[in-house]
Amino acid sequence: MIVTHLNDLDGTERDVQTENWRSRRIVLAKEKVGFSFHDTVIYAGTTSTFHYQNHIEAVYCVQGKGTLTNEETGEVHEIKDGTLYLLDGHEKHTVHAEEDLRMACVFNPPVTGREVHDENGVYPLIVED
Ligand code: 9YT
Repeated sequence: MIVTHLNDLDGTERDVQTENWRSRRIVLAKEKVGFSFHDTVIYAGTTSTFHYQNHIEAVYCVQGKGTLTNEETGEVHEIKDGTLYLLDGHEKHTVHAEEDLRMACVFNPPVTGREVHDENGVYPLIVED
């Protein structure tokens, strides 16, 4: 069993920050459980486009307000406390945060912790040895 706390990850290699978001990666590929689990804050006022071509991601909002645009259909969805979106079709999407959005994110396959988005919003597929 592993027991941890978000604050224990602050400033470690599991604490990944970009201009638009901060993600603390609580469970990673190295734990060898088939998924990774992240606590992500997308900063208020930012707009980010993501395209996880190599991963499935579930995102569950626990705090904040924003919008999600499916770039393949143009559909726009409200994001608020309790909203979940599942990118089961590797959809290219854009998240706009009106307030800080706190999200619990699950990735399959798990990320290793080193991934950040490239210029197309894509994470590379990195497989643990
Ligand atoms: C919601 C989302 O995709 N945010 C980007 C960061 C990502 N969740 C991560 O790497 O933890």
